Amino acid sequence: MTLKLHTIGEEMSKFSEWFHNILEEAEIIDTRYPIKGMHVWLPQGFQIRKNTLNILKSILDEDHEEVLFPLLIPEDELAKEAIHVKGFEEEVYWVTHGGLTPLGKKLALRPTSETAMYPMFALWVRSHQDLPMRFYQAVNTFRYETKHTRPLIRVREITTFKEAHTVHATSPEAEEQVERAIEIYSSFFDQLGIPYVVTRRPEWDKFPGADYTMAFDTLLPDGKTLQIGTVHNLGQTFARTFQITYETEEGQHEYVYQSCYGLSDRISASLIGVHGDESGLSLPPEVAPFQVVVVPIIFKKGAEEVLEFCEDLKNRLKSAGIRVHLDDRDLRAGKKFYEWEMRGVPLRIEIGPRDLKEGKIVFKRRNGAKEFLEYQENAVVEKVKGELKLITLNLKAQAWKNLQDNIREVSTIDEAKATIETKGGIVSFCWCGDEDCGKDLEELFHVDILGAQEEVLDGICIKCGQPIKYRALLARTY
Ligand code: PR8
Repeated sequence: MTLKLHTIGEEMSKFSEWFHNILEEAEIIDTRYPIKGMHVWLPQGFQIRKNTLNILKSILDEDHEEVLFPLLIPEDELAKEAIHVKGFEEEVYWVTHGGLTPLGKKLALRPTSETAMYPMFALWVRSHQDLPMRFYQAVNTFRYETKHTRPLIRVREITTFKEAHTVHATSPEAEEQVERAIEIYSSFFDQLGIPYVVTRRPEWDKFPGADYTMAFDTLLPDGKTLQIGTVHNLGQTFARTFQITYETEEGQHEYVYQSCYGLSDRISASLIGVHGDESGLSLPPEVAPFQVVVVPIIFKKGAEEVLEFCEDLKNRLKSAGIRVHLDDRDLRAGKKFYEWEMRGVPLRIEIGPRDLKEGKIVFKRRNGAKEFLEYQENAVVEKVKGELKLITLNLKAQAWKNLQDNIREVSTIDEAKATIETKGGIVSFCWCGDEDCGKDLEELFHVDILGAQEEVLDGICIKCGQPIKYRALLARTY
């Protein structure tokens, strides 16, 4: 099939079909596990997941500490924060028995870990000298999603939930942390070449218990946006509930201020969806299980020499830390090319007997044309590294262009509706910020308001005609 980016209608069902097919063909996950919304990571997918997680960990490790909390949360702790719990009430899985014995206190499988962590934070935080605290964990969380589940996009077991939780002495410090978290996630998405918009979610769509929520959204090829990360300023809501206080320099006891932020399996979904094309996956070298595949082109004559050369090249690249695979299976080269392209390997190196004689090798970028290169033993590692860097830059530039080409400014409701219905993508509009106007717009043409992007003063709200507060974004969303 041909997957055209950012068109709607027929292409929408095509993307969904393409996405499901590629998960299977490229051996990312197996969706046949007999529980709805829960899947098996296969070796290829697991490598992508691991490489992605390592990038995030190396960023977070700079100023966060990694911890690991239990999966189960006692019912009374979960029930403490009324707004938060209301938000998750319908999504919680419960453990009610230990063996055959009914439990005195039901235990929840964490839907997220605020109510697991914060009673412990109340024990850990003592004085202003303990602050700030910044923790993170990468765990699985469970949400009994009632909306249509989709592999990696809306799952009931989020297998790769990366959640960070921070504690601060003052409100400005918590706000600063929110800004810092936005920088952290921006830099993470930049390394993966995933483009995004950042907005402040409307009041009715913020995280349960948060003062406000900042969110990252990317655009999938069917013109719908996917929320790929959120950063929440929790203010003192949870501190008051869980009695997290600290002693100030003056000896007074004050409630702390908190923030939390998280990412899910949607990172893998967007890597696949944003960069993929009609030939399959196209992975940034940073996360590709194999960054380079060496394919010997073998004829009867000279086969041994070619194989020897390929083996030497593989070892050379491998010892320079490049993830390289030598595909010496007894198969047609064309079949191998197809397979590695489908799996998104960024760079293929082909070597045949004639090339060898002429001292040349062939480079074929996943998204580019073939290139013949003079082979220089001492320069080949640097050449490959340079090539991988360029591949990342190109993927990123292409993905950002796709996003930017699909953000359209409108000045009336009719224009907004027509844009969403004929082109999809993201609509940028003027909004007074009023909840009634926002919800009316959402209902009028079945979209979601992603949120305010910036405060502006000139212009009128496309719904009520009153002077505006914000330039905001709306879209059809996952
Ligand atoms: C928090 N607490 O929990 P959040 N399938 C895949 N991804 C999902 C799903 C799902 N069913 N539900 C949510 N996400 C805070 C922050 C600790 C960390 C994604 O925040 O509820 C969301 O898109 O906003 C979001 O990017 C991330 O998980 C965090 O979830």
